[in-house]
Amino acid sequence: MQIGSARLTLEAGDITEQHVDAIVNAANTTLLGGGGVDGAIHRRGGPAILEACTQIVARQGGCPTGEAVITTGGRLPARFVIHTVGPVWSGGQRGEDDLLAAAYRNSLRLAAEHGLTTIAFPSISTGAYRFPIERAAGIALGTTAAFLRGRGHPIVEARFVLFTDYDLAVYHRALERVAGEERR
Ligand code: AR6
Repeated sequence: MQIGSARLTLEAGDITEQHVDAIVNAANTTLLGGGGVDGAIHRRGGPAILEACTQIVARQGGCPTGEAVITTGGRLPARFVIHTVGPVWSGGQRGEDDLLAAAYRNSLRLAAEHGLTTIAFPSISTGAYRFPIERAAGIALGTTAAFLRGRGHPIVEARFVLFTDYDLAVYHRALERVAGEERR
């Protein structure tokens, strides 16, 4: 979908293989690694990423939920990794929607501040953190579309890389809803 001078795209695949300026990591507040996307990114990118995260932890003591930090991409095809922390789902009454939106918005803001033009996201919080994917997809795409609509950012492509065909189908349906709202 075209939004101003940027494209919002969806594809199935592995985030660690994306040739973009930055990929986004679904990290945890310690920034020191884990399973899922986080494990895959550290494995494929090598020790330089953990070194950079350790320095950030020494400086600011981790990353609060909803915020984001940026490191080298190490040996990944992407130049940078933006580490953000999505909320753990605990029923939906604990600010999970707003925290998930903040994770996307702060990742995009950080990319823009660094002059990056292409960014790829996984589906944050919908794995180990159990955020219901239909709801998460609407927040992910709605927040990203709103950011791209704003002026004065350098981003030309925000790509969502979904790990399964099922997740891709859910995101496709959510994108149709967001596109409908864009037309109004
Ligand atoms: N590329 C794209 N998507 C992937 C990949 C990949 N290589 N691997 C998994 N996914 P999760 P969360 C999908 O659990 O829910 C970690 O331990 C996966 O199928 O990685 O935010 C962190 O350290 C799912 O749809 O992230 C945290 O402790 C989505 O990525 C915690 O998990 C997110 O799943 C964060 O949990």
